Amino acid sequence: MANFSLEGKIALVTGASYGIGLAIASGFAKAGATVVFNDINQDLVNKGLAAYEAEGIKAHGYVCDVTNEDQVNAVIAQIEKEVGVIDILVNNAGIIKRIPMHEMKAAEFRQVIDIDLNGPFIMAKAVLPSMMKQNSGKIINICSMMSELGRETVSAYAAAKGGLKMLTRNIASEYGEYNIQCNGLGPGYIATPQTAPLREPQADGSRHPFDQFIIAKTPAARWGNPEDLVGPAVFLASEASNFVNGHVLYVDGGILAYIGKQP
Ligand code: NAP
Ligand code: GCO
Repeated sequence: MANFSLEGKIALVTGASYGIGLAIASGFAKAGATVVFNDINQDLVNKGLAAYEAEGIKAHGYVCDVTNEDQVNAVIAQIEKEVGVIDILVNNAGIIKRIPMHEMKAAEFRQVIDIDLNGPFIMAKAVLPSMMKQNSGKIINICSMMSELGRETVSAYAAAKGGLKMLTRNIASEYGEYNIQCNGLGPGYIATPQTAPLREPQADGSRHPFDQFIIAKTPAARWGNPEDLVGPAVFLASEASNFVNGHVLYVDGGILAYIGKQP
């Protein structure tokens, strides 16, 4: 029987004070992993520690900006000293800026690329040496529908998430011989703070047009919730997926398969 357990494993989930990262890290803890997470400031780390504690999870939290290579290398060394070698890395931290491309400043474009693509590169580079030394490791990159599709106002985010899909494939290609598997997890439209602006009810109490659009585009006729991602993430983090490499597992309720319900 395939081994879905994470007992004895140390998992680092980036940007996991709330949202998708918190759900995945909590699921890892319930599967037996020791959970480590980072976020951009101490307030968020404290918020995350409280959230994990409320679930009975003793998590380890660190302040770290995934775009700052010196900070990342220092925190990885501190984690290895205080907790142990990281067996599972989930590159979850990310931002989006919804701006029409012709109005977007280059600095805004660069910021999204920096956090959503350079950050995962820096984090993966920092954990690879120890994974190579122990001849095992799991790297899971949180991709997106925008790893496959475009839409208005998300040019930087789509470029980053498309690049993250190819970074995933390249890490899989370059480090598979060390028994390191690198896969993507591609959420559909998930109800988190990041998508809250797309779901805000209208002044007349009707659903946001984008909310209605996603319902029509999703065979399940609902938004996903962070808990929908936990089972697929545990699978990709566990030995059950040791021969799955360079794959992006979409958890989208069927959006990518569906032309959409006729209005
Ligand atoms: P979220 O609610 O905005 O949470 C993102 C987390 O990352 C926040 O805690 C954020 O901190 C943190 N973060 C941002 N920049 C960081 C940095 N430089 N260093 C460290 N942490 C940083 O997002 P989410 O909806 O949970 O999404 C999590 C991941 O899933 C993202 O990569 C997102 O692109 C992806 N995703 C989301 C959806 C969706 O529908 N929600 C779908 C597909 C993919 P702050 O609070 O300071 O921003
Ligand atoms: C948007 C949304 C999406 C989701 C997600 C879809 O503005 O279209 O924020 O980008 O966050 O990435 O998979």
